[in-house]
Amino acid sequence: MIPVWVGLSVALDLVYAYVLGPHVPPGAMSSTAGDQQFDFNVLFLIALPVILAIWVYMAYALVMWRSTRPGATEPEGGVQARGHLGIQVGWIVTTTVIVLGLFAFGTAELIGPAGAGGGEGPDPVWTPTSHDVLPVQVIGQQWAFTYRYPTFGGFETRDLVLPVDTTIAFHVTSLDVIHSFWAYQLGVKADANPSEDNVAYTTTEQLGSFTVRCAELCGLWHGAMYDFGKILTKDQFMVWAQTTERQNAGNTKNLPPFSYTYVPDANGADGGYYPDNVDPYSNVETYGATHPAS
Ligand SMILES: [Cu+2]
Repeated sequence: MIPVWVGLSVALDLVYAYVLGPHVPPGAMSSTAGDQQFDFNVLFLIALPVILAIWVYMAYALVMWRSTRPGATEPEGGVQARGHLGIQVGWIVTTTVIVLGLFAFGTAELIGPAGAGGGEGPDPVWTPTSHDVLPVQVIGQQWAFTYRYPTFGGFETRDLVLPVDTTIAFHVTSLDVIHSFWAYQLGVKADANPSEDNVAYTTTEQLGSFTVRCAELCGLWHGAMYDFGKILTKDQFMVWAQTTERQNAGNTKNLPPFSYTYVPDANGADGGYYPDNVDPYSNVETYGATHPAS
């Protein structure tokens, strides 16, 4: 059994690592997506020999202990099957090493760059070393995401557009209930909590489009709360950002100034929102912008 198991494990692990592994979701569109793919592959490469041990043993049992086999003897049970010190110690040591090893591996991955796409709260454990970080604010509300670009005058848009080969700092927040910003192919998934600036980092590595879904049950149209983002070249991105900044200038004037969190307008269900240093119950619009409805 052991040579069969070792041979199959080595062969199938190699096939997995070189043939299937590079295609495992969420792909390699960003640094965090690639890190997640790596983590999944490590787990699978460890799990495969465990699965094969069970299957090889089952096949052995089916062949050797079937009752129609000529000269078959009943497998020995009872006292003879118990108390094998080597197997017991080996089992405990192996499973302990796997579990504690995965605990250390998982912890290291979580607090390093690989975990940064998971949303690290307002005070991230891991921060990028690059000085060239593009901040993009993600605002969840029932039932859509909008995006603000503070380095381009704070315009707000429904289009999530990113430049390639750039570290992005997503500042994820909500205006109402808890949503979750899940940019699937970017390996980014961060809760959108009201009054909370949840920061997630990733570095874009491939051009193309990706899906954004809300991953937190947030009400009636939760299932319809999705859109598509794009990764463009840096030049294309600059053209898009500057054009949008110019085209949206009229709307941007009516928005509250950029803030990491906002409070919704409690004075009426008109979709307005305020920076969080403003009393939402005040009738005085102290933030200086004039709401389009007024
Ligand atoms: Cu939602």
